[in-house]
Amino acid sequence: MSTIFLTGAAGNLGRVLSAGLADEHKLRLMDIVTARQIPDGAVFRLADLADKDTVLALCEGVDAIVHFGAISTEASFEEVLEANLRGTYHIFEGARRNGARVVFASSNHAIGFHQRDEALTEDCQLRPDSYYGLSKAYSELLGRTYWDKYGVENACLRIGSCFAEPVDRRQLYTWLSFADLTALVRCCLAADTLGHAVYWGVSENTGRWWSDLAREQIGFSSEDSADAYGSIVEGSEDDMNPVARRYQGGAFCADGYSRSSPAPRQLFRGRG
Ligand code: NAI
Ligand code: 15L
Repeated sequence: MSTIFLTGAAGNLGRVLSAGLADEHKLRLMDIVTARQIPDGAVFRLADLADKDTVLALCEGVDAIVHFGAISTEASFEEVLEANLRGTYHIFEGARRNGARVVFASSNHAIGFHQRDEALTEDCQLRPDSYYGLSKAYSELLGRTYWDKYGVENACLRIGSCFAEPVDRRQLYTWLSFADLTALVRCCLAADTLGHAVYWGVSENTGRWWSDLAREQIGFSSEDSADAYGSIVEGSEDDMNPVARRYQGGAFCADGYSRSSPAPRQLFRGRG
C-alpha cells in the first residue's frame, strides 16, 4: 500500500479523491481549512501551501503527491502567487527530495484563449486566460523542468469542469465526472512511467475539444458523458457573453476583457 499526500483535501475534488483513494492507499491529507470527512486510516494536517518547511515535512516518505490544493478560480495576483505559484514549487521540491511522483490538478484555463472551434492536443500552445490560468501554466512548466532536470515523474491534468453534473452549455464539452476524475488519478498513480505528462481531464462528451492521450497511454477509460444532460438551456454567463462564448475558457476570458476588438482568427502559430 503506497503513501499518498493529498493537498486540497477539504475542497470539492479533494473530498472526492479522499474517499476514492482511501481503499488502496495510505492517505496523508492537508488543507488550509479543516476537512470534515476524513476516511478511516487517513491523517489530516492543517497547513498552508505557502509554508515551505511544513509542506516539505509533509512530503517526507510519500510515494506520490496528488496536488489539488489551490486558489481554484480567478483571484488577485498576490493571492494566486502564494498558494499556486509558491505552493506548487514547494510540492515539486518535496517530490524531488523524496523520489515521489506528482499528480497535479492543472486546468483548462491554462489554455483558455483557444477558440471553441479548435480541437486541441496536449502539446498545444499555452494561452492562459487569467492569473489563475497563468499559475496552472507555470505549474505545468514546473513539471516539465522537474522531469527534465531531476527525473520527478508527473502528470498534469488539464481538468475541464469537474462537478456533480454539467450546469451550462459549455460544460457539455468540458465536463469531467467525479467518477472519471477518480479513475484518471488512479491511472496516473498506477502507471509504470509518466515522465512529464499532460492529460486532459474530460469525460466522454461528444464533440469535446480535447484529445485522448490518457486513454491511449495510461489506460484511462471514461464511464460518463455530459451527453445525458444535452437539454441544458442557455442562460449562464458562459452561454450569453460573446467573449465567453468564443473561447474555451468561457467566463474566465470575459472577466476584465478589454481588447477593443476580438482577436482575429489565428493565422500564424504564436500570433493572434
Ligand atoms: P476547491 O476550491 O473546492 O478546493 C481547493 C482547496 O485548496 C480548498 O479546500 C482550499 O482551502 C485549499 N487551499 C487553497 N489555498 C490553500 C493554501 N494556501 N494552502 C493549503 N490549501 C489551500 O476547488 P476544487 O474544485 O476542489 O479544485 C481542486 C483543484 O482542481 C484545484 O487546484 C483547481 O484549480 C483544480 N481544478 C478544478 C476544476 C473543477 O472543475 N473543479 C477544473 C480545473 C482545475
Ligand atoms: C477551473 O479551473 C475551476 O477550478 C472550476 O471552478 C471551473 O471554473 C472550471 O475550471 C471550468 O472551467 O469550468
